[in-house]
Amino acid sequence: MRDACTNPNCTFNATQSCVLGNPPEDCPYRPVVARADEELEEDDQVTDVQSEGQDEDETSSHDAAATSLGGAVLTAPDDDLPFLPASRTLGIEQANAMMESRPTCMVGIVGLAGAGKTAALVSAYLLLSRDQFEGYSYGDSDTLRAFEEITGASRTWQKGSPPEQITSHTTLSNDREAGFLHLRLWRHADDRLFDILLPDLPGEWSKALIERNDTDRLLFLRSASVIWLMVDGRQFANDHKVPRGRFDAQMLIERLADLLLDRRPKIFLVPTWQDSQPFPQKEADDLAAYAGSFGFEAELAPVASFSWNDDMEPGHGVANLFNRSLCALPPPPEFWPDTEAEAGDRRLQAFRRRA
Ligand SMILES: Nc1nc2c(ncn2[C@@H]2O[C@H](COP(=O)(O)OP(=O)(O)OP(=O)(O)O)[C@@H](O)[C@H]2O)c(=O)[nH]1
Ligand SMILES: [Mg+2]
Repeated sequence: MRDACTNPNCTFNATQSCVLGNPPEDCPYRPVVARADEELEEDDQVTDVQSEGQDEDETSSHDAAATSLGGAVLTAPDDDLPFLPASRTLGIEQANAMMESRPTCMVGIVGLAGAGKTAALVSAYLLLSRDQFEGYSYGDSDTLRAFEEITGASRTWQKGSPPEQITSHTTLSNDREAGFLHLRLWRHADDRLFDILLPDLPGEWSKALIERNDTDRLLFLRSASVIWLMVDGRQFANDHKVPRGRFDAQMLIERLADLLLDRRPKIFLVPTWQDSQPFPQKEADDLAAYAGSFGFEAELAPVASFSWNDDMEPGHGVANLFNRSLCALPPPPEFWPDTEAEAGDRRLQAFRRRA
């Protein structure tokens, strides 16, 4: 039996042939080694029939492995091995499967780059992780790794020197398909569990919707229970930027009306950066009226996902936004509703009246 080749130029593993043309069994660069069973026989003459049989089996398989140079070292794992879910964002198919299997609130989130879409999701996740999410507790999530990925940077900054950007610009591995974050929330008030799906989309998708009416990848919004229209609240405090901010928000409403066909989910107008300045009520009223002209019911839900203002808690308004979104869902159907018995009804249906 021979050991591995000692020639530094050996290419057998790559080419399956000896660089010097030697047959692998007789290659002089492969030192001869004593077989394990031969050594055993010399050292210890005690054998029994069964162990001999075993030794032969092992040795022959060892020989086979040694002669098939370049072969796989480990055997391939079985296909049906159990594995943990990837727990990254869910694709459209997985989101559909969840919505089909249990009542799920899908939130449609739109807004231009830097509006604060990701920041609001990070803020919600951090509030839940500290059990500071008013009225709700964390129940579960199928996308924990995705949440951890977008939350990472918000945990590392130093007090007194906040970073310019706490979250990074959202990019998707597949720019044609939305990725959804999932949360299951437990509402304390009525002890109910809610599944909620939240797409974290790049601002470019909303920009393309405004500029080119690029709707293909946003068609999933037709299944949304509510829409969050996120705007950078600072834009509406700067006179030069207000017209642009107003125009973009109006265009988004108009495009959504077109894209959603005859569906009209409630729109929450979500100005971010409330820690910097409050959103002007007049702008909110005008935008609500504009949305109303397309048949939408629009409500203002300002947030401060983070806060550089000592008078405002970070996460201000975020739990409220979730709560109002979940309240916008239709209530669960009554399990066994009382019905009025008519004179002509069958006896079984009408017995309550006659009793
Ligand atoms: N202080 C404060 N900072 C905020 C708030 N919202 C967003 N930010 C900051 O603004 C940055 C950009 O916000 P994002 O949430 O990443 O913006 P986005 O809408 O996801 O942008 P894209 O992913 O590029 O489309 C964040 O990293 C935060 O630093 C807020 O309410 N208050
Ligand atoms: Mg983002």
